[in-house]
Amino acid sequence: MNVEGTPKFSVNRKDVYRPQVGGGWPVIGYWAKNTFSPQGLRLWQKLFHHHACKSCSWGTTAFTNELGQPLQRCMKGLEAEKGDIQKGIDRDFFSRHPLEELQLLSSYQAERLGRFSYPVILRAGSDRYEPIEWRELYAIAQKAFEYPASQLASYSSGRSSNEAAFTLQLMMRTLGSENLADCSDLCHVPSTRALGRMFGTNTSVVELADLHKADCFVMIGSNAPANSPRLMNELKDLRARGGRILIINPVVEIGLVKFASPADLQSLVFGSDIASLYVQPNPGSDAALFLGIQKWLIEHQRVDYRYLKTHTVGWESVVQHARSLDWPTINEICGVSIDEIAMAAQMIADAERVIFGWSMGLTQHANGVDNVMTVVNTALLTGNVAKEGAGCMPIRGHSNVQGFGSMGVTSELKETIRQALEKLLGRSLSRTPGYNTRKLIRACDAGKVSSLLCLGGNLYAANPDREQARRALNRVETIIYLSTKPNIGHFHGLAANQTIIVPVLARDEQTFITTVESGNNFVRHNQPGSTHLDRSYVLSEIEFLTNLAAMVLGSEPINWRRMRAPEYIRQLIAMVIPGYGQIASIGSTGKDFTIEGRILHGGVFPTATGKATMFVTHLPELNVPSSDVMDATVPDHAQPFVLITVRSYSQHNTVVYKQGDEYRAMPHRNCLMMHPKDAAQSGLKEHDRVVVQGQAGKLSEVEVIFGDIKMGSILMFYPETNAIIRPEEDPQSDIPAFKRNPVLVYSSKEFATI
Ligand SMILES: Nc1nc2c(c(=O)[nH]1)N[C@H]1C(S)=C(S)[C@@H](COP(=O)(O)OP(=O)(O)OC[C@H]3O[C@@H](n4cnc5c(=O)[nH]c(N)nc54)[C@H](O)[C@@H]3O)O[C@H]1N2
Ligand SMILES: Nc1nc2c(c(=O)[nH]1)N[C@H]1C(S)=C(S)[C@@H](COP(=O)(O)OP(=O)(O)OC[C@H]3O[C@@H](n4cnc5c(=O)[nH]c(N)nc54)[C@H](O)[C@@H]3O)O[C@H]1N2
Ligand code: SF4
Ligand SMILES: [Mo]
Repeated sequence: MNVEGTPKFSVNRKDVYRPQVGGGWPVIGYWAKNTFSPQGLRLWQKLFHHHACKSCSWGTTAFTNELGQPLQRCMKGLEAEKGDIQKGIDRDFFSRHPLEELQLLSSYQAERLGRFSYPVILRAGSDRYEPIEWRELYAIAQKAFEYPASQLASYSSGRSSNEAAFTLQLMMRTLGSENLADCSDLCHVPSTRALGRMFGTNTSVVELADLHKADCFVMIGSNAPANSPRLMNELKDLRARGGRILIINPVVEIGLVKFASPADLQSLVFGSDIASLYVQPNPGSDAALFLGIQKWLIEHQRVDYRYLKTHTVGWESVVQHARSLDWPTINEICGVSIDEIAMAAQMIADAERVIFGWSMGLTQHANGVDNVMTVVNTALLTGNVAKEGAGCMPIRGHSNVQGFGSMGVTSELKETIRQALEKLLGRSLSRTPGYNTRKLIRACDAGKVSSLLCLGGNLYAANPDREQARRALNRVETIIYLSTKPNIGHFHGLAANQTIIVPVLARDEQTFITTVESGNNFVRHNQPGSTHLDRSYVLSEIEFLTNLAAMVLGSEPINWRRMRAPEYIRQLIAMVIPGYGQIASIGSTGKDFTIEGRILHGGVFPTATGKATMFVTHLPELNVPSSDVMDATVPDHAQPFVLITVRSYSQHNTVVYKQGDEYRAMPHRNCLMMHPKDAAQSGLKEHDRVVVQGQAGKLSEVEVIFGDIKMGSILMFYPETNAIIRPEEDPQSDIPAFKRNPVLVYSSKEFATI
């Protein structure tokens, strides 16, 4: 399979530009180009409108952060707004373009079709979507959701509001279904599991103010310069006041070495140092590296035993286990020298207040939960949790993905929320976990799901093994997509009987106030706003969900018509969701707030014992890629590699804004990053074209680009790579190992360089 946008091969690009700093002038250039364009005025209006940024979960309202500091808006927020002010899709667009044609579109092209601006349906046997009247649409939806609860499911991505999320889960649970799959199942679920078990709270235990007090930050498996850019400001400041930063990443991401912050003139001109030490472990080996760090701390009497005895349980076996490991094994698994492990450990031990932050490089592994627990154990061994300026911080994804979790959009609900819901509904709810995202795909594939409602997202392209995803969705009878904009999922993730697309308003276009929760546990409100779309054809998510629920469930025990008013939903949230009491008045006071009980400063953990629970974690068994696991014949010269799949600089998950990644010097999407020495050993030169064979398929004409990546690994972009991978899954969380896929790479001779 080829990726659209691959330049013709005769171009010999010896002149690939490799930037020496992240952020910087290209960002300013992007702002200038877009905000001075014909749509500039509209963009400025959107940027100044009072709503939480639609991009990442760092959280910014207009240009201000939760501490009231100005200039806190990066270009990612601009990218997201730009997508939403696109024109509505023409009324006759789908009659002119059969699916066959739309299925050829790339993610980049699908996003550019414009906003969904009227409801459409694809009927069985038809070759194209067609407009549908609301009355018929609701009748079909009602029938679909009258199936037995075990055959109903939802999928969501954290782009919608807390109010929509709460309504979705309440509707599904009132129907009797726990099948609430969510994009976090592919993302931070290992963090949620590990923190829940260890701290009794599932989210970050630090707040923004803690970052201002820390003197060391350990960043594991995050490309924050692209994916949480304003966090880089905090890191730059931490370095500037004499603190130290330890980066752990198999790939040298240039913005983690040096970052030029557009919000600070001196930094913009000269660049700011970020990494004090940059450690490059093998992909998937972080648990080994951190066990090594623990062993060093133990052997050098740098463990805070007083803290362990007072604030933790289970530490004895953790210490004993780490002590018992042998250095050569640790070293062999993580590929980091003992000297370097010692430097990393010493940096942590020497600091007063350390924050450990992590993202997908830590979680998306076959041992994702163990990975997170090993990092958290290290934080506890050094007494760095539940005090000001220190703690553990998953760097979350979508702008409201954490809010979705808080609202109970999960296949495994917290007992406290379940009990509150049971009180509300006046009956007991099932305690059997529902389908998470991977289980949902398998259940669909097995024909066990009749009706599926997708609140945003791109279930088809976000999952690995694209053929399986397509086949699975093709077996569902009815799929209803509530979406703002088209993505390839709308053209490939099609149901057997009918696929419906309900166009919805974005968070700044609603006629009422809504809220979202940031990764720092801060709840922001979004003010009502205008839309360029016709409101008689485009709905709020809440309106659609409450209408559907009212039709299927009547008005007892929940008055769904009353729930059309988000003010009332917020009263219910305040009653049901722990720490969310203040949401009840946010509509009238406009007072954003930090969720109670989440930030740990006083040495007490919200567990039964009041202490953190530590668990022994294990060295990962990293399987080496080999041709045996490929269901394909490959030439003898094919070389095994570990494939890391990531986001490029200009994309938001499956939504691609720009083809290349200027910071990694990758000019288009069909590139791979390889270490020059690996290339030499494989007989490859930079710009050669290769085939990358995964367990579920192959990509051809992939251009080799050199980069500073751990030897034995290559890096490519998702979602394209989901066509070829079939990753292992973590038995503790079912998350796919998106960061460690076995592949074989071989040159495509017919496309040899000139
Ligand atoms: N602009 C923008 N912002 C986004 C998103 C977006 O697509 N675009 N997506 C949002 C979402 S949903 C999420 S979840 C976050 C994702 O944010 P990130 O986690 O930063 O996203 P990835 O691109 O997956 O990059 C993961 C990083 O982990 C490194 N890595 C890979 N394997 C390993 C490993 O085994 N160990 C370690 N230590 N590191 C490893 C990679 O080299 C890469 O630098 O960003 C959110 N913000
Ligand atoms: N190989 C590989 N696969 C991965 C990953 C990886 O690193 N590697 N990362 C995984 C991760 S971390 C995640 S979070 C998932 C992401 O998976 P998803 O969340 O499923 O995917 P997105 O691309 O974020 O979904 C984008 C779509 O959401 C819709 N949308 C946008 N805004 C709104 C809104 O306000 N309301 C509604 N209703 N719809 C809206 C639009 O139609 C848009 O096209 O992908 C996962 N898949
Ligand atoms: S850091 Fe995240 S929340 Fe803040 S402006 Fe950038 S994309 Fe938006
Ligand atoms: Mo994510």
